[in-house]
Parts: sequence; C-alpha cells; structure tokens
Amino acid sequence: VDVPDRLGESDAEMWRGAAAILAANWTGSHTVPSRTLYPHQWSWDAGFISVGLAHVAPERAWRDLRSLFEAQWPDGRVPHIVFDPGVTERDYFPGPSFWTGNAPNGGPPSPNGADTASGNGGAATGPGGATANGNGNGAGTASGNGGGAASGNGAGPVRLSSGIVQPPVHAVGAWEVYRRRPDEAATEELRWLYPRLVAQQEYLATARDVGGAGLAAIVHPWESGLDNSPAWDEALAAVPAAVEVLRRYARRDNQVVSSNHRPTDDDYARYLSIALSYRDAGYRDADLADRHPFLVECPGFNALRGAAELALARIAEVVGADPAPHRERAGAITRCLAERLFDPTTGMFHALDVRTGRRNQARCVNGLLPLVLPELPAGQVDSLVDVLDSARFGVTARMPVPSYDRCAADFDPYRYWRGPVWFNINWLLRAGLRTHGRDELADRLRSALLDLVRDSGFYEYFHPGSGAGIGSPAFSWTAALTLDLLA
Ligand code: 2M8
Repeated sequence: VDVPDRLGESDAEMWRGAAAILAANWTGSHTVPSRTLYPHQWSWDAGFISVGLAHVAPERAWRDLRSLFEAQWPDGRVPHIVFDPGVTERDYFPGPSFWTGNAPNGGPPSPNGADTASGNGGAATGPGGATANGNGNGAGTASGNGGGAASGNGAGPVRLSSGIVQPPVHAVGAWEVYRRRPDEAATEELRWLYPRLVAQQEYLATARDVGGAGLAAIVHPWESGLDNSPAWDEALAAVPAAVEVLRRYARRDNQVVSSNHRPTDDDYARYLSIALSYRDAGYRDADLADRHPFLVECPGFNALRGAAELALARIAEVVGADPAPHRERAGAITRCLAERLFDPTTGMFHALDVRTGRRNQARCVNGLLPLVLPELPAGQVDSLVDVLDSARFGVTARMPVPSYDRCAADFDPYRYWRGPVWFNINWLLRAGLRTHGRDELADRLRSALLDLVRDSGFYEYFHPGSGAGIGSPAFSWTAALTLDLLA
C-alpha cells in the first residue's frame, strides 16, 4: 500500500492496518463487512467501504458497487444483503432460504448444510431462475423466487438477495470514489451507476412513501441499519413475536459474539415476523398501510436520501444529465423532515410511526443525522449541534458520539445500537458538522474517532465509556472510514 507521505508513524501504521483489513475482507467481487459475523455483501456497508477503498484501491470500490447494483431489483430496490452462493446457510442467519421462503416447509435449512444458495435450497441458480413478476416490481413469483431478483436491466448475473433495503449511501460513496480519481474509467463507472442510483431513489420516493408526506417509510428495523435502536421499541412492541419460527432456526450471531452485545431473542422473534409478513406478500409495497405490521419514517434514512440526491446532482453533471431535479428533491426531502420529524422540545429529530401517527420520544443518534443536509433551517442546525455537544451525546476529549442518549435510563453501553459508538454514524456526523461550518467540533470528533481506533483496533462498535472494542474485530467500514479520516 502507498501510505501518504505526510502521515506520522502512528497514523501510517493505522493506514496500513486499515488497508490490510479491507484486503482481507475482499472476496474477489465484493467486500464482506466481517469475515466472522457477516459473510455476504451488505448494502450500506458497501457504500461506506467504497469511501475508504477510494484511497487505496478505487478499482475495487467500483467493483464492489457494481456487485451490489447487479443485484438491484427491477423495481429499483437495492437489497440489504446480496448473498454469496459460496457461503453456507449456517454461516449467517437469516440466509437466502429464509428470504426466498424456499427452505422445506418454510422451516430451517437442512442440518447437513446442503442448503447453500446454489445448492438444493430451492433458490435461484442462474438467469431465468429468478424472474420478476408481471408487474415488474421484482417481487415473489409463484415459484418462490421472491428473494432472487434479476438485475435491473435483465442482463448480467442473477444474485440471490434479501427483499428489504438499507439507507441509500451509495451515491455519496460513488461520488467520493470519482472525485479522488476522476479519470475516464471512473466516468464510465458513473455512467453505469447513475440510472441505477436514480432508480433506487425513485423506488424509495414512490413505493415507500406510505405516509404520503414525502418521506420514505422503512418496513423493517433492519432497513434503518440501526437494528435494535430504541427508536423502534414502541412500534416493535405492537408486532407479534414469531417465537416458534425463531426456535426452529438457530441464531448464528450469538454464537460469534456475546449475546449481551446483540439484539435480544425477543427482538429477533419480532424481526422474523415482520420479514415473514413482507415476504409472504411477495415483497409488494402496494397497500402496505393496510397490512404491514411495521412502518416507520426514520430521520436518518430520510436524511441520507437527501444527501444521495445532492451527490446525484454532482454525478449528473459528470454524465451529462440534468442536476436540477436532484437538488430540488434534496430540498423537498429536507423540508419534509424539518416539518414532520423535528421536535422542538428535545431539539432533535425522532422516528414517526406511520401506523399510529406518533413520534417516538427516545433520543437516538439517527435523530442527529439530518445535520448532513445543507438546507436544514439554521435554528434546527443550532439545536442539533447543541444536543450533539451536550451531556447526552457529547463528544468528549476521547469519545465520539454514542448511538443513544447517555442520560436515558435504558442506555446500554454494550448492546449494539442502544449505546455503543459506531464509526459510520460518526463519520456522517462529522461530514454534517463540516457542511454547516462547525469545524472545531468536527475536528474534535475526528480526533476522538482516530484515537479510538488507535487504542482499540478496527472494531464493529465501541464501549462509549471505556472505548473497548465490541462485536466483530477487523470490521470493514471502521477500516474504510479510518482511511478517509486520515487522508
Ligand atoms: C447489522 O445488521 C445485520 C442485519 O442486516 C445483522 O445484525 O445481522 C447492522 O449493524 C447493519 O447496520 C449492518 O449493515 C450489518 C452488516 O454490517 O450488520
């Protein structure tokens, strides 16, 4: 690896360490988030990973994004997991047989491990095996290939995937890769990606505007990326727990990391029941409001939709398309967020349950993410910065922003998205602070992030008190975004 000359010895060492992790997590066509815990390709991870690869291996960044978008559904949705056919069902749960519904009796994969995606699990094995249905939304067919959608234009390899999405951070990633090395090859990549990124945004803006106010609803906590955030507690409590289904499967995550650091079994039983409800309706989005048990407008997810439109405006200029509609859409999303999800009493944004019309009161870090939007009203920016610098979320000398309010009674420094510090979110917050000229705080955040990795390593998440690494070590987006902070 080429290490930038101006880095001191300790930073240069971090640079090499980060690059080595990305190399080790590269499969030849995509980067896995973690070899131990997440052996497939994840959607928003790929976006963050591309930001880091831009500095050390841009050709891998482009390939990674291509791999993901080759699995885009005909309706524009980009699946949250693209399954690697070389990985067995036992290595990740819920795997392809769950998402396609092709396991025997809808139950767990056979114990002999024969149910790999390319094996007899009943999943698609090649072009034509997984076809879009008549209305072109890529949802389940009669033969049960719901999770395996054909690529956007009908060409290219068919990949098995889940049927839910994640925050659209890919346009931001693609723009970062391009601007670091804006050559002809990069322009070609942008030409390929642009219509696909637009289709992804279109899907979210139309099929997912369940509330009708211009914001996209997530249909599953996994879609937020902040899986067990307290932001979903209320909405989740109303969902029946599929205890029996969970019992028939074995959770894999708990065997890899301590169960105290992961979502609970009760969470998982509800996650499964929501996913089954969506799957059994063929992953259709029509009439979601009448039948789907979980529909929430997430401030983080929607802020990232807005950021994606701004990145698309820049990409449009490169590929000869009109940037103006993208800027307009970013503005519209910003206004909807500001009107609908901001709570003046807490001074931050909160998730809105479309089914009840209620805004969740928990102070969660996704409620700070609208900071990435340049047109956010100045009063709301000031207010978010105050919260970000308060005892609840404060960036202390050593510690970046936690995922949940430190002062909340149920703040849990170990449990995943209910307290620990996450790198990707902090990277976004730092970008947001810079967007609004809060450079001093942005710099403090950057130093705290780099210190954390220097002391603890490239973990998936970190204890918000001690800084100890939690979850998977050698985590791709932590490595990738460290490179970006160092560059
Ligand atoms: C976590 O989510 C997956 C489900 O998608 C899991 O827990 O198995 C989340 O942290 C999510 O944001 C992330 O994209 C994924 C892979 O890193 O892991």
